[in-house]
Amino acid sequence: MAQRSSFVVVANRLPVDEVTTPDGEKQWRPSPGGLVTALHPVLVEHRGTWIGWAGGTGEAPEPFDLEGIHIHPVPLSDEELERYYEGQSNATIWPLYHDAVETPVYKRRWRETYRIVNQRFAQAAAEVAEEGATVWVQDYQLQLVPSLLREMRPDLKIGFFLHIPFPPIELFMQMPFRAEILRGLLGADLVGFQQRLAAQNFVRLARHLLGLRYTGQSIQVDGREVKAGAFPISIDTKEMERLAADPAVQARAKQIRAELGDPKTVILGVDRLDYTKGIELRLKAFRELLADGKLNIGEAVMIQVATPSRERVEHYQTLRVKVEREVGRINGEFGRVGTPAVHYLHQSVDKQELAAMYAAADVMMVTPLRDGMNLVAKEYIACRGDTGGALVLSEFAGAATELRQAFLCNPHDPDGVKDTLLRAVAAEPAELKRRMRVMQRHLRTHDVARWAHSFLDELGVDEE
Ligand code: GDG
Repeated sequence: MAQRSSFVVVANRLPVDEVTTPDGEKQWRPSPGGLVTALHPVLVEHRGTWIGWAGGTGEAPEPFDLEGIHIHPVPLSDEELERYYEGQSNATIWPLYHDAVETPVYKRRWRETYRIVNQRFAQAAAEVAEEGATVWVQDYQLQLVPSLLREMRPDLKIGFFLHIPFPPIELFMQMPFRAEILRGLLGADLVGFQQRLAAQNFVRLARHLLGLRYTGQSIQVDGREVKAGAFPISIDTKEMERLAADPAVQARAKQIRAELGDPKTVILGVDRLDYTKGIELRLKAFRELLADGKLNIGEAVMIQVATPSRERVEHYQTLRVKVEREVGRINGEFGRVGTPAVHYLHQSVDKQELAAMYAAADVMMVTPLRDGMNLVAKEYIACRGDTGGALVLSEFAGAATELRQAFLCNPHDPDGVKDTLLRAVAAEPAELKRRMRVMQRHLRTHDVARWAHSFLDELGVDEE
């Protein structure tokens, strides 16, 4: 029988990676991430369990303990990975919830598998949760879990948090099994979103699609109250500041600038290679500014880190071709021997290197067409110390609601993006420092721990 817990997190992915040690032994290692950092203390305090997929296909590893957390793997077959994860989650729901910036693909067999896999996650949670326990379900891959779990275990307190945007009614209505998804979410006691607007979309949808009544952000469902609310996620600000201040990271930042030929302006982009992130439009803006002579090669250089992501999904394969063609075009037209205009890394870099890049960059370009929050924007700010630096930020990133001192732009307007980038490049150091200080102060109080506490507090979970 599974070990039982009073606090259970259910997420598509477990916060662990399997690594092979030098002597060939396989071991689990925590995979660092904001979510696990925020939830770690709560999980440890409640001898909590994290339910999720371990990464491979076929039989799941046996449950195990790691750094005070009970890890409970859920299996996925190759076919389930393709249909539930790559299909329904990442080719249907992901694009639909991001304003359909790519056309969502709807397939019956994908949603059937999505149901089956959601049922499996719900079953696992029902088995490990103690009487009256709190279960916190994460993100768009598991939207049916709250109601499936409530059917099996009405005694539980269930929270759900959506990390990505929640679309307006007109868009959501495209989805073939829309009512089932909505009912799935309504199985929770509290449904959290990144933005107030998303929470509003949700309560209005409940009325529109199911005729449910709501007062404020509270929906009446079968004699229960389901609360919706905005809980903007954040980063471990202190840890990020500490990392960036590390002398080795600072030295590496200097070295990066030197390797780039000590240009006047280093422009940086860091994203998963995803079509929502606006990587192409950012490259294009840079190319046009070079062509117009408003930026000059040697003086301005761009680094784009595009971490490989969802590589078997067609939209992502097409995007990679487009981005790499644009990089090739810019370097072909404007680069010189030994001085490329864009340094493009289609690889994951380690967190020290990432912090050094943030510390080295004069301008950070975060230009998503739509983004739930965008943690890269927040990480950049935390890494700047008192050195200023400019954040160019899309109005369509959740982070734009909080980071009002960024250089905000509309990513759908190429001239606007170019003008904003130029303003950021030309801004006075004193102004940049002033803007940065305001945003840094905000992030020190609004960190990821505060995010987790405010959600759990609203859900009515007692914490130390
Ligand atoms: C989803 C929502 C929401 C990226 N490349 C490397 C690397 N990263 C890290 C960044 C950052 C994270 O990945 C990306 O987070 P984002 O928030 O920017 O974007 P998504 O992955 O789309 O996340 C988003 C988030 O969930 C949380 O709710 O903000 O809106 O879409 O932490 O630093 N880290 C390292 N090497 C890389 O190459 N070490």
